[in-house]
Amino acid sequence: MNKRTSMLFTVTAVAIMSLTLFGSTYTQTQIAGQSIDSSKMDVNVVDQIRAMGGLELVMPQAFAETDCGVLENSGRTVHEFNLEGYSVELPIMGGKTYNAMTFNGQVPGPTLRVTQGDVVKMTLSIPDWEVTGHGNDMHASQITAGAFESVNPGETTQYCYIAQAAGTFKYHCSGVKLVGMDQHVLSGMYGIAIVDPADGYHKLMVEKTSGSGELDRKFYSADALEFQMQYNQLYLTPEGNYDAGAMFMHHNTGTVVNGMQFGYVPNMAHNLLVKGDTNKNIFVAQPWNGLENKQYQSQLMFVENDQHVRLFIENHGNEPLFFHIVGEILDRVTQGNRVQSAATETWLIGGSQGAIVDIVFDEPGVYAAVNHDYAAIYTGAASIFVAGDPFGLNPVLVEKGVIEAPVASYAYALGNPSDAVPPMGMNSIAHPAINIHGLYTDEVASEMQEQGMIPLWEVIPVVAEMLS
Ligand SMILES: [Cu+2]
Repeated sequence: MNKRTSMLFTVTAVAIMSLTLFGSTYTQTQIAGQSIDSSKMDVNVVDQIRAMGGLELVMPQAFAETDCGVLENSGRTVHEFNLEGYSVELPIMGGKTYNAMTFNGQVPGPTLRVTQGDVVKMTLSIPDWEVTGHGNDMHASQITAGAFESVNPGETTQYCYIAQAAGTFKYHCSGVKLVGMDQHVLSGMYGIAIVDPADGYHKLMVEKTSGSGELDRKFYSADALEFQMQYNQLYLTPEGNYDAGAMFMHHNTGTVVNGMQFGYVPNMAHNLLVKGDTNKNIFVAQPWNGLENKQYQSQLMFVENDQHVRLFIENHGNEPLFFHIVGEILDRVTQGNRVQSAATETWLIGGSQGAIVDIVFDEPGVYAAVNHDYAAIYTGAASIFVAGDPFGLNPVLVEKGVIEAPVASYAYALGNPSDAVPPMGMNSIAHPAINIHGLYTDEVASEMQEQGMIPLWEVIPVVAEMLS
């Protein structure tokens, strides 16, 4: 039974049940041994329905059913989400490494994307060579915390739940029975689940003025070019170990977006295209500049002008996130599948809180998405979006044969960074190209290359050759 049929079935069943329950006093008393006067329906009726088990008879899964066997045969779409928890060494800004803990060898862990009402079957495995146990707490679930029990090295655990609420939700390691949870999460064991609304996203309304005192409302389709941005802090000793003392004092040593400080600023490729020289910086800080940085080389995020852009934001850290885009206004902010604001300059996202930001970049230019906490900006929370063709590169790129015709954004020539691109959902516009960028182990990066993602560090020398 597909989902729509299943839903119709449920609705019909509820209708029949309601008729049965409320249609006649005779039937009611037969079923429940008590009488309900349907003309005086109030909140107590709901309690009485529960007491009679009425609704539970027809749609038990509306409640917190978590049995994997039952849920797998429920007619709902089932998503298997397989995570492996283990520790690796990963780079930090400044050329050093730190002792990271990961889901699947990457920070953040893989993004899960489902539709409201789908079943998630979460499996967590810990390799036998791993030094510690790990757990997994998914905020998109509403099940007993006992399911998040830690898993020992060499063992696997599994739980199932229905993603009942739409939105952006954190998942994270819960440590070894909560011990060390702070260390594990702040060392990299976090990620998000995106739960798309059952009825899809809404079209976006942006209000402009005509100049004659009239409002000009422009509507954009619900389909959008999507990015994910996950904020966190690092608390590290100079040797790259987790510093619990620093964490308790809220003295972080870096602010990361998708695991990296300043991961979305220009690199030598952008220098080359704009300045004609890989070493002439177009931005003050380019800490990840250089082809030898491979998947860690910084990348910009490219969007078109007049395009609906949807950002999935999550704050995994200990500090508040004052999400702001320099030069833009957030056209819409949604949390809990309810619009919280339109046309707001900044949106406050607390620790372990998510939001969906819809935005249209009005004119060609460079825009910095920041945590408008100055300590955060200067320690890593500045991520650059480039809209349209602000550097006027189209003519030269066409002339040199890098692209065939002028493009609406540089994404068509250079692609967007893989760790900022979530899996496709029901209202996603496909990115023109995706290049490999992120706090990934070399194994993860080469798997992505095998799947057809572009290794920019191999492409740039070719582009440079064409331009010279
Ligand atoms: Cu862990």
